[in-house]
Amino acid sequence: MAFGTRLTALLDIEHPIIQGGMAWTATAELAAAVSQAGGLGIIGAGHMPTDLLREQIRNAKALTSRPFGVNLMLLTPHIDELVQLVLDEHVPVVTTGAGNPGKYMAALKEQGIKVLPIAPSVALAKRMESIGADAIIGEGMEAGGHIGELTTMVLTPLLVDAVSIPVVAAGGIADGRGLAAAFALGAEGVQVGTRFMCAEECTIHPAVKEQVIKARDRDTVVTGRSTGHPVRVIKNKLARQIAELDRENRPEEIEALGTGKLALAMRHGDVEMGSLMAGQAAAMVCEIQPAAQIITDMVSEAEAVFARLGGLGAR
Ligand code: TUI
Repeated sequence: MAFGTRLTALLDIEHPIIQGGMAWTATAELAAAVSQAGGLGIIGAGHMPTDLLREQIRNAKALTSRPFGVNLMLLTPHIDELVQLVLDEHVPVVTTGAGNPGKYMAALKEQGIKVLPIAPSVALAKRMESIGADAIIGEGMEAGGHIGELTTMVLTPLLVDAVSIPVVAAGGIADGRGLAAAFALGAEGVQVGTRFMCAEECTIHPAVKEQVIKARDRDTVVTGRSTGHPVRVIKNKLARQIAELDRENRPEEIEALGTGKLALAMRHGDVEMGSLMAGQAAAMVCEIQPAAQIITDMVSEAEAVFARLGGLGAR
């Protein structure tokens, strides 16, 4: 069965699976592997210096001739420079996170770039549609990293009802059952982050992959609510220290303590004092696999779900 949707047509991809644009995690190697396998690979720009992002984009272009994207994290201080870079490099697709990309929409669209803002709410999704977004990624609070308030189960149908452009469901989706469920809710694609952390081609430190694989149902926690930027991470020593500062309502100290900690985990493998950003779906990730295997497994599992449910409907 083919999972062709408006989203796969829009992005010129085979399978409706977008890889999450995880900072310090989603490098050109991972993005290219996902795109080669027929999904949409994304380079996570995060706070990356402009020259490094240019190199990453060029690496991805060398590794795949398929479409790929860049996720722009809008809170980064040099965001204007990163936007200019994706324009100059003619990156086919941009996803945005952690803010409102309104200021950049016209320039990106003019260049022919497909823009998929990540929205944690109906209001932002509607605003984004009205200024020309090509699709909306609705990210529920099951996701890793910086999150909103709503769950994927509620956010997805609300967005599907609120906008006419395609909706991509994100947060808590790590297998074919999640893919099928997202389609049942009206989504035309999914964004998967945490499971791709354990792709063979993902260049994060092996110690972090081990933490994701070991994680059980209640092993993630949301920290940093007092800063206004809550973040879901796998519990460790850093998370406990931040939770304590949250309880004492000391947001400035959380910002200071958090600086540099994502790289400390993902690059250097410090799983106690690094920030282990990952979603609740970490509990569902059991092994390291090639990105292509993750995609084909998800698609064939979803096909099996539809076959089973189609049968139920006929009873
Ligand atoms: O952006 C993400 N996930 C992230 S960003 C990140 S780096 C960071 N670290 C610490 C604090 C803050 C950021 C780590 N993980 N996912 C997409 C996402 N976007 N989640 C939530 C949002 C979001 C929130 C508010 C998008 C738009 C928004 O708009 C507010 C407004 O201006 O309307």
